[in-house]
Amino acid sequence: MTRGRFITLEGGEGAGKSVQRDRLVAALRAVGIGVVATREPGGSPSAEVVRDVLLAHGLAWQPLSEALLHAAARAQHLVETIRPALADGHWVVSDRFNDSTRAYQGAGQGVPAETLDQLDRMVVGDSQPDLTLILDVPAEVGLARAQGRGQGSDRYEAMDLSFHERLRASYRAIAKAEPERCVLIDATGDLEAVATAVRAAVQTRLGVAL
Ligand code: T5A
Repeated sequence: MTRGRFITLEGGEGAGKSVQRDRLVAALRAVGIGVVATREPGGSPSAEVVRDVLLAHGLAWQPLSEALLHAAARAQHLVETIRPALADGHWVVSDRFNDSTRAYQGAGQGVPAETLDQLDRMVVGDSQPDLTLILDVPAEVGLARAQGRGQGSDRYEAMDLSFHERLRASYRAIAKAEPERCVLIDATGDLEAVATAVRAAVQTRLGVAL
């Protein structure tokens, strides 16, 4: 059995990750590829419980505690969902993964990069994404979209603009540092324009005709 491919979608609040994940999954399925659509935090039964702990109680977690909770959820997500799906030959498309911890807990909240790198080596190890699509929009555009949608992670949406600008800068720095894994997608266009750019990146990087 050929191992499947692992794609992650990343970006700040309201960048359009969920919408684009669903469109990409539909495009892959339309050409006969078996796909597991997933998300973080969450994506497996126990990781969804950790998601609830993180997001549903209005708690102000300490940055390191939050990084550890995301790491615990990710460890479960990998064991329960991602690795078995890839081993079965399915592709996995995840709305957020480990770059979210680098951006939010690292650049956003000040957890040292070495600490997060150490956690990543322990939790993710060799199971790094084959391709990461970073949806890039100015912070105020993403926030306006997220607020327009009227649900989601209010805690981060309520942070000041400089927090969201740090997230964007962090994602752009990740894309620059790891060009073989990452593609920066201009996500300021309409849904269809961004979906086209996403499909083009997958086609070019992973050699599938979409
Ligand atoms: N988190 C997560 C961490 O701090 N550390 C971690 O390690 C991880 C994994 C998760 C929160 O957890 C944090 C980050 C998050 O704050 P969540 O509820 O899952 O929270 O929400 P998010 O992942 O943040 O989702 P967002 O709220 O940012 O939204 P998306 O998925 O980027 O955007 P989407 O697709 O829902 O679109 C938002 C709205 O914009 C419209 C959509 O229709 C929708 O209404 N839209 C567009 N409108 C115009 N043009 C476009 N191109 C559009 N694209 C989307």
